Amino acid sequence: MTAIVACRGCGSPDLSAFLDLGRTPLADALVGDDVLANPALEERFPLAVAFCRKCCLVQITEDVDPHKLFVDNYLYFSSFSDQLLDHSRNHAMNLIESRRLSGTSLVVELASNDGYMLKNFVEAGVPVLGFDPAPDQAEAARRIGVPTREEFFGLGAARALREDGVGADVIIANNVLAHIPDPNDFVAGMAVLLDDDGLITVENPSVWDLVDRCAFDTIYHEHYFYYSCLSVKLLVERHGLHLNDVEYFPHLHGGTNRWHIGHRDEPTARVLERLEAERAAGIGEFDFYADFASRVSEVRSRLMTLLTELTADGESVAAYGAAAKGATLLNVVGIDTGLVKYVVDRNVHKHGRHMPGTHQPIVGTEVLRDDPPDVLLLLAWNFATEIIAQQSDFAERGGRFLVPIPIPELV
Ligand code: DWN
Repeated sequence: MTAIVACRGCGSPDLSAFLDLGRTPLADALVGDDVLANPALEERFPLAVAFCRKCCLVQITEDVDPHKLFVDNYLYFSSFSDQLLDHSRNHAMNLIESRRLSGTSLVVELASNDGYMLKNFVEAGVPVLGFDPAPDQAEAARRIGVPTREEFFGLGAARALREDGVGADVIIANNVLAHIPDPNDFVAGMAVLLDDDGLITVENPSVWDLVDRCAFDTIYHEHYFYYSCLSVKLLVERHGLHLNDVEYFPHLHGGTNRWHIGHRDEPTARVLERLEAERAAGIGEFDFYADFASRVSEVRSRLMTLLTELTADGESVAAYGAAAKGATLLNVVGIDTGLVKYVVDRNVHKHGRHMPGTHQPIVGTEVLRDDPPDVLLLLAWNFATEIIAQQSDFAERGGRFLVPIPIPELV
C-alpha cells in the first residue's frame, strides 16, 4: 500500500482531495471464520478521493496491491444479476451485427469474469478470448467454453499476442478501466491489440452520477478511478486512441457510460454533446466536487438516524446484496450487527462468509422467508427494481425496503 501524491493518469502533482472516508476494509474481502476468530487479521486501508486539476481524473489516494483485491479473496461473479446479463447480451448482439463479426473475427474481453459476456459470442460462433486474474471466475468461464487467460491485461500481454499474430476486431472492457492501478499501461495495451479498424467499448459508472446521486458507497479500493467522458478522452488520446461515441445507461450501476474508442478520430455528435454537457456542468473543475463531502455526511447521518429509530421501535432490519458498495456503506456509516443482523445474496459463493469490517453473516435469500426482517436495506440499490420485483412475497407479507442512495428512503 502506498500513498498517491501524483495523478496516476497524467503524473501531475496538482491533486486535490475532496472526500475522506477513513480507513476501511477491502470491500470484496468477505470474512471467513479465521478473521472472525481474530479480527486483528482484517486489514484496513485509507479511503480518500482526489481530483486531478490537469486531466480531470478522479482517483483514490491509496494504492492497494491488485492481487489482494482481485486474486486472493475475490468472490464477485457477474452472472447473478438478470439485468446485467440482459444488458450484456444486448451489447453482444449489437456488436455482432454492427461490426459484422464472424468466425474469422476475434472479440477480446478484459476482466471477463465468469464468461457472462463472451458466452454470447461463443454461441454465435465468434471467436473470443477473455482475460481475468481471478482463478475461480476464469475457471467458471472456461467451463462454459470461454477461453480465458488467468492474468491481468496490460501492454506486455498485448505485445505478446501481437508477436503471435493476434489482433482484436473488438475489445470489451466493462467495469475494469476503474480497477487497474496503471491506466496508461492498460490503455496502451488496448491500442496495441486493437486492429486498425477495430472498436473498443469501455463501460464504467459515471462520476457525474456518483456525485449527483451521492453514491459514495461505490467508492472502494477496487475502484482506483471514477471516470467522466472528459477524463476518458484525455486518457485514451495519450495513447493515440480517440473517444468517438458514448452510450448512457441511467439504470445500470447507478448511471453507466459506454465509451466507444478507436484508432481513428471520428467523434459522433452524441459524444461531442456529452463532452460539452460535462464541461457546462463543471465536471472538469474542482468546484464540482467541493461540497460532496458535506452531502455524504448528511446521507450518513440520515441513514444512521433512520436505522437507529427503526431498531428502537422494535423493527428488525436485514440487508440485501453482499455488494462491494454495501461494505463501504456499512463501514463508513457504522452499521453493525446490532442494526442490520444479516445480509442475503443470491451468489452462493458468498454464503457462509461475513461482510468486511461489520461482519454480518451472508446467507441465502431463503432466510427472508425463514427469519423475515421487518425492513430490508438494499445494499445493492443499483438493482432495486429487479430485487423488489423478485422479493414481492416479502413486500406482500408487509416487509418494507430501505433504499439508502441517493437519500435514505423506506418504500
Ligand atoms: O465494478 C464493480 C461493480 C460495477 O460491480 C465491481 N467492483 C463488482 C460489482 O460491485 P458490487 O459488488 O457493488 O456490485 P453489484 O453487482 O451491485 O453487487 C450486487 C450483489 O447483489 C451481488 O453480490 C449479487 C447480489 N444480487 C442478488 O443477490 N440478487 C444481485 C441481484 C441483482 C439479485 O437479484
